[in-house]
Amino acid sequence: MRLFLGLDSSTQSLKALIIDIDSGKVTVSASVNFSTELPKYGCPNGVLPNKDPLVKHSDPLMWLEALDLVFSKLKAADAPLDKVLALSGSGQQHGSVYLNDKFDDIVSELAPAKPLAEQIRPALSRKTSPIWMDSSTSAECAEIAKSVGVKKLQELTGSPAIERFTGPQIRKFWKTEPENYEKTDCIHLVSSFMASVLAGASAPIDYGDGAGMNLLNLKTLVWDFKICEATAPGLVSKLPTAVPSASLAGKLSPYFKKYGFKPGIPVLAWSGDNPCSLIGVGAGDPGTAVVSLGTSDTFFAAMTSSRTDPQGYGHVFGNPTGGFMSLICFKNGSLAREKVKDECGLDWEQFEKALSESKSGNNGNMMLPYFVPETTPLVLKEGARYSGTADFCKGKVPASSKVRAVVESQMLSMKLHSKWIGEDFKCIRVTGGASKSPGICRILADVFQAKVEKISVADSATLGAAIRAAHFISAGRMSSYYEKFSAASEVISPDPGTAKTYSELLAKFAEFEKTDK
Ligand code: XUL
Repeated sequence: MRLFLGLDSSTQSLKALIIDIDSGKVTVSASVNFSTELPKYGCPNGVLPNKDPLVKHSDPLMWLEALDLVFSKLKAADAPLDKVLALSGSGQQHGSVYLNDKFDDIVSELAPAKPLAEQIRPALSRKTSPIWMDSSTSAECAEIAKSVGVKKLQELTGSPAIERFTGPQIRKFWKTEPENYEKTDCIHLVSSFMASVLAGASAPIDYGDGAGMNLLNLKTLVWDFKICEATAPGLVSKLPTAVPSASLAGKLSPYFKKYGFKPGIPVLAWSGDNPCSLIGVGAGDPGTAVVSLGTSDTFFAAMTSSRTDPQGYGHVFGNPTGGFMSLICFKNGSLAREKVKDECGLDWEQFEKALSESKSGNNGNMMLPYFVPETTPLVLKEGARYSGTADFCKGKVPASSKVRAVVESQMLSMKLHSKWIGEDFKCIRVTGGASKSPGICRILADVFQAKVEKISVADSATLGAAIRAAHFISAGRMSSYYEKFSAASEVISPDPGTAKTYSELLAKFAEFEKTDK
């Protein structure tokens, strides 16, 4: 029995699980939900309320309290923390944490008797952390793009300037709070911040998550000095080193001995949740696409060739097995499905029934479900738009038609915006909360005319983090580790009878999206 721990600091919760790499089993798991278990931070669904719908920040101290809490839960459950050989983690991508020059000393001398949040508080040079849901940096994106060159920025960093990416967020901080920017000694991602606290020392940023900053030169794999200077003065000196995902962040801080861990076990660099999911679902090698249906919906795959999205919506991130992965993010994922469910007065069971009772193609009725500002395509004005019959557009249709419209439109958007990857994926692995829905998986299979495979472990990012830790200390091919966990538990084959319906609907959807102003 060889045990490894994975964590996932995501938008709405912190999750942990322990795997036994020999049996290929998850032995124990625990989680902390920010809304329900840490309401004192006033961050419902992990986001601080703000009157500007484009601004989305969170409280980094809440993530730390969640870390103490999740380990307390594991300890209370008699989890064999003393047998854990190494650990790693996954973080919501793009979010940033701003630290002053006290951070290094504080984090290296954590007192076990005091909570993490209380000890780290004085090291924050910015109280809140902008997260991936933020869309408030269009001006900064335009400034960076102008100074670096639109094409050049995309060519070097794998993405054009993107609102939620860390570089534009840092520029906004420098512009709006120059004194606090000056007081900032180090800027971490959520992933490298959490790894630093575990390791008791400032941790590096891995290529998987670092590529989501608009700052990492994917050709040289170091921070691009010119782009950093175009972002904010002196930025390079405030960034941790960029490293391959399989790098040591440090040794577990003695602080965590109180939960039963052996001090000094290796803490592997954390990565972003999408790169970790790529490993957790067993798609680290090219050929299989992954659809993650969570707060955001994402479509990603290990890349065979180097290319970027001519439309500028897709991204290139580091693949933890080496090389790169493509990724497209849709901000209106689960929240949009939930919004339609609530508007129709349904529960999730009725939502599922509505999907099974309605017909493929939905009589041409579609929607652009931009309940929050969207990133693919870039639409900052929130609100759903409808196209189809007059009754549908007026909302005078049965709930089943609206439910089908949101799901079909989400999958059509994925199909449309993943074309640039240039691969006709015949197998899609699905993960995230909504992957449990048979109706959603059926529509995904039919729209892509690809088989959809479910895997048994739902928390693929947390699992991927644990597998990365195991691979790091045991060596060998990463696939020989993830294959133990990623056997398909169910396969949904596409219905060829729906191919024509969806290829016609895709053309109409593309027009609908184009004409939306
Ligand atoms: C990816 C993205 C989201 C977050 C969610 O670019 O913004 O998928 O990683 O945690």
